[in-house]
Amino acid sequence: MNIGIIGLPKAGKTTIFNALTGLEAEVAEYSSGKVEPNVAVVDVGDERVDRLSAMYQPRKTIYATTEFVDFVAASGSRNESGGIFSGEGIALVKNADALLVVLRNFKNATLSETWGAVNPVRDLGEIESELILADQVIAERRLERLEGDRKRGRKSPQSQAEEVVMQRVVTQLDGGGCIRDLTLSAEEEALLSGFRFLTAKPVLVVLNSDEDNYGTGAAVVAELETHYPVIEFAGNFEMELSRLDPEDAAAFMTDMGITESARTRLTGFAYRLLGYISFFTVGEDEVRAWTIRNGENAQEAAGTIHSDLAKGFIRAECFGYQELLDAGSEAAVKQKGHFRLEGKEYPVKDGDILHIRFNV
Ligand SMILES: Nc1nc2c(ncn2[C@@H]2O[C@H](COP(=O)(O)OP(=O)(O)O)[C@@H](O)[C@H]2O)c(=O)[nH]1
Ligand SMILES: [Mg+2]
Repeated sequence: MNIGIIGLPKAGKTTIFNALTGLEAEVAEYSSGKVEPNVAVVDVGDERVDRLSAMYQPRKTIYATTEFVDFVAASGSRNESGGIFSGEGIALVKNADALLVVLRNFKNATLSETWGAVNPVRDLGEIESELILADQVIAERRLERLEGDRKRGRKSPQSQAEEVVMQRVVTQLDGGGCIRDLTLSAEEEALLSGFRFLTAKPVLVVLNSDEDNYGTGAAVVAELETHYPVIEFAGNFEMELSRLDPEDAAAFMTDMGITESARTRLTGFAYRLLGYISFFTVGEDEVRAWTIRNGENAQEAAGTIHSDLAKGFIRAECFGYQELLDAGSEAAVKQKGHFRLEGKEYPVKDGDILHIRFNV
């Protein structure tokens, strides 16, 4: 899973990136003009993997991973056309599976001069407009091209279908709507997927609060939640926490009423909302978590391990994580009759432990 972090300049994107990754990318009140993105791949903390690893004592333990890309705007102010996002910045998040929108919810006199008083709802609207604008540029250009081709007699069933759906996209964007809110057939989605439209991506909102106002903005959260799922972070504080050793961090977290690290909360939140689940492979050599979309079947799950496993798929040997925990050992799972053989179409469930039998 790849998550692109976006937001207004100085909303705390890099602060949140650091809190999530434990890295120390430059955080600044003034822009240094740096344009390279901050990118990090982090392990998805999962207690189940820890327990499986304790049980199997494998040589390697591998967690699922999430990649975070910290959107870096070219400057800390608006561009010539009054926009916020630079072309480079947008290119960086085009490939993201989801956008994490960071909204400023902390007071800062300098920032307020440029961006106005703290108002996350207004900021969200502004970001949404920018995303719509970015998609409009692409969709309109494409539509003109398709229309031009048609008038010159260059058309195919495919290009006609694309023109129809692209017209719907342009109408939606012109009306201030997002592409994700259109009802599209699988075929139409396929026609659009190559454009990687920003407003087609799922959005998660991070409300980046101060230590002082953390947990006090129920009304703002409720209003933001009418648009997107929201999670609140005390960005600065949690960035500091991510640099402490876990015991010290735990003490501070208890004081603030924070139960889990920013990374654990965010990845859990993202998995649930984006419809991801984990399955596991276990053995003496390796205990490993894999990420798939909820609803994917055993053959697709096999394909995430290796394409050969999907191609030569015979059966999946399968039992549940909880069944293993309850029984105490793999042998006991078998004795209880919970060890299953599943075919290609079996919809894999969160926490399934799979061993793929295959033949290539
Ligand atoms: N008080 C407070 N300041 C913050 C918080 N998050 C970020 N800042 C400050 O806001 C400024 C911009 O943060 P940065 O993460 O670089 O923003 P970016 O431009 O969105 O990447 C820095 O001076 C941060 O220290 C927060 O939660 N509380
Ligand atoms: Mg930054």
